[in-house]
Amino acid sequence: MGVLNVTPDSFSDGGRYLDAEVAVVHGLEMAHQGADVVDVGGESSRPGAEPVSEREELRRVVPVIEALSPHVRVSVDTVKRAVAEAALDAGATLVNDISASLWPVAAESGAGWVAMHMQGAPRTMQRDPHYHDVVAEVHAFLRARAETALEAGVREVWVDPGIGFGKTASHNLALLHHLPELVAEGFPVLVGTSRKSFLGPLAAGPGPEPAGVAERLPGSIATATWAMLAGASMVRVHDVPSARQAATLVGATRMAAGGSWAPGPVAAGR
Ligand code: HH2
Repeated sequence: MGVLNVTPDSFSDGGRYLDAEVAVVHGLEMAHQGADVVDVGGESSRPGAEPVSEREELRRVVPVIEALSPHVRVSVDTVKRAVAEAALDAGATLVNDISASLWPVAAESGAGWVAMHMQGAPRTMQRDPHYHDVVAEVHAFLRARAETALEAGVREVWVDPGIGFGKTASHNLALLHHLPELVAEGFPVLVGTSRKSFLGPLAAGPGPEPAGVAERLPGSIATATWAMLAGASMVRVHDVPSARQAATLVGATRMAAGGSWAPGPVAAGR
């Protein structure tokens, strides 16, 4: 899943794709580089982000989704019902929902739905995240939401532990460590670690400074690879070529167990 933030303030690519034409070119580029889904968002959810009006979010995302959806699967990254509905009308087929509350929209439309876990709301979520048992609580929350969505008639339900959403670095690492248990619940798992701040200190060089956003590619790919090996079915990334290469390698190594793997049309073409 390639990230396409049509926003002025996203934490790593804010302002780069605010112009619809530039956004569409980047979305097509990510599809060409091997993204199976392009995730279009019009409101930043970075810690401290200010909410955006419905009208402005619609203005940002709808034209981009209309242009991209004939060429690649598009998800809409939103917490607003009206934006999700307009995005599905414009051609999106997956609702990426960091609030884990929009399953009725997916049930009514036949679209897929991603339930992500978040403690609190973006503006304040990183102030003092607190859990008794982060892994048990996040997994239980996702299981309950996913089952509710299934009962409501949603046919494609994804779960996402919400790395960085009301979580300390050790919460994030615990969730990554215990990913196989979430995978074992039976819902396809999506994981987004790309360029996130918990990577900063972990990905730092020998000096005292944490790695800045632009220096977090190795950590992003390491954690995406970890997630794929743990059984995640999709990783949400800004740097598609590197993640695609990691995904191809994970798949090839798995399939080589019987000595039978050979580059297929997708691997060879990309
Ligand atoms: N992370 C971000 C946004 N949406 N959706 C899912 N399902 N999982 C994630 O981990 C996730 C997400 C935050 O990253 P980004 O979109 O790059 O930044 P911003 O929220 O500042 O636009």
